[in-house]
Amino acid sequence: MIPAHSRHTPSDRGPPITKQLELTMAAETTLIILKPDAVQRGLMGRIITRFEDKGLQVCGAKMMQIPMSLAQTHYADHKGKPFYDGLVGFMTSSPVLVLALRGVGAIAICRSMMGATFGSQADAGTIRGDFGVSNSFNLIHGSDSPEAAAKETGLFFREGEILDWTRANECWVYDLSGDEPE
Ligand code: RTP
Ligand code: MG
Repeated sequence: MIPAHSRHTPSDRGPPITKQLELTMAAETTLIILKPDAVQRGLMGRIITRFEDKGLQVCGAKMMQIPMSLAQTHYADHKGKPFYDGLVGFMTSSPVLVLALRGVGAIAICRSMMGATFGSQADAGTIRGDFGVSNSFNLIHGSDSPEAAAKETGLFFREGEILDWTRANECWVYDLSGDEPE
């Protein structure tokens, strides 16, 4: 008799493995950083809830205080701009929560959920629009292209820290009946 607790491995559950593979191939993984102001203001849970409610999957999560060298590398495209020193100073000033979020179209979906860069201009209904007024303290970073997502997930997560896992409700988040997840 197999004991009840070991009758099922996690891979027994969820959609068939081929469907899960199709979904993994079609999905993007984007890097999100809940910036120091979001962590200090106790907004982590509410922001993560928005992404989970939307149907995005959390595949990596790490709390860290970003070292100066990593902040400089991450924002290297902005080096030389007037706001650069303040930006890396802010990003290294206090802990952040780094997330790898996965889904079909995840990069654009997350960017639209974040809202415009400056809190004062971000639309109501977006994270920056609903939770902040500041232009400097704008709560959240999200990768802005597939190239940036690949680079940034590699910068912030080590091998094995982003997990491929199957959600129990995957087949109700996406229509997996066709060739592509819809
Ligand atoms: P992020 O990279 O943090 O997700 O923000 P973003 O794509 O919406 O904006 P981006 O142009 O990449 O700028 C990076 C961060 O720099 C600060 N910033 N300040 N004072 C300014 O003109 C200015 N422009 C950008 C913001 O904190 C922005 O998030
Ligand atoms: Mg950016």
